[in-house]
Amino acid sequence: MTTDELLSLYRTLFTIRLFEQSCIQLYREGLVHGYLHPYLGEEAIATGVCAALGPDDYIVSTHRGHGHCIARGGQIERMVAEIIGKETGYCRGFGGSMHIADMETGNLGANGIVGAGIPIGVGAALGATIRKEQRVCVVFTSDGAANHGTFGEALNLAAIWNLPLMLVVENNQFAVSTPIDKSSRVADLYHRGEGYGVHSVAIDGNDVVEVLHEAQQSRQRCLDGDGPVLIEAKTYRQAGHHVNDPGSYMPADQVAHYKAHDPLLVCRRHLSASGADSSQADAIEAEVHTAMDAAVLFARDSPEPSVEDFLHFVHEAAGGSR
Ligand SMILES: Cc1ncc(C[n+]2csc(CCOP(=O)(O)OP(=O)(O)O)c2C)c(N)n1
Repeated sequence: MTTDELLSLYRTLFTIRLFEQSCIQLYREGLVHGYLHPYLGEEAIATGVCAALGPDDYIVSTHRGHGHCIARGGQIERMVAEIIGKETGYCRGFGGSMHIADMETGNLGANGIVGAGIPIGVGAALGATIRKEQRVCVVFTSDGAANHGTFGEALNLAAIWNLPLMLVVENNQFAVSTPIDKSSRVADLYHRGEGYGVHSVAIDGNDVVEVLHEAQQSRQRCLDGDGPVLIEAKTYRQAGHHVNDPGSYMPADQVAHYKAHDPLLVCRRHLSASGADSSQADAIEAEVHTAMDAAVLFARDSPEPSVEDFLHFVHEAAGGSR
């Protein structure tokens, strides 16, 4: 890859990293209501996969979804505003961290229900097939979701209907505090795709270049009509399950191992191998800091939704009456 291409990936990686750190800070200030599940340590998956997509492709996200939205081109100021409940947010501040959707970028939405995004993505891929559109649907999902009924049922339908579905299993090795070896006898979750006759691979989810290359090949398979693919991206959550979880159950040697294999460090190594100077990545970090500061300021200065809007969108529009 060229240095410029790598720098572009680095910009997305660092934007996600800083976005999550900024949201944690806002949470500590008491501005975030509800849960916040940081994507720290998993940035290379969203970045690499979304860099392989075309403008018409869809994505479906998870409860740990900020990175997917950013990598797909979401506006960070509207995301922060949503997360702190402001009117300028993606859902006018009524959805919060786990319900951001952005139809303009084909982001069909995050989802607070583990495993629930998979059937939605299968539906989107089925729609694209019926309409004979050249587009794929990526469903980001998780190791915990791989134990849900929706995983097998939806993947089987995608297989028999030969749908252009890319199921990306972000195996961060924990579901809340339960390590993968306590929830599955199969450590390599991609084998589950093989059981449904789906082309399935495992990759290093911390290496953005490896993720991008696999995502490009998988997308082409889908567009060639070869049916769904399952990509198990092996990674590690570099924090507790949610912002208030200290993650004290995470083994120190594992944490240290993955910190040394941090997605940003891995990308910097690729940059250095391409002949780039480290100051080029540093300059990008400075630019992202400026953009993030502006996004936080925009969100802080934005108005809260009115009580009228709250009653309309949350109550009346949902079928109730006043
Ligand atoms: C159907 C359902 N069951 C339980 C929960 C509560 N819950 C939220 S996140 C989570 C763990 C998810 O672990 P995993 O699927 O591996 O994703 P990760 O948080 O590691 O990204 C659970 C049990 C939920 N949101 N939905």
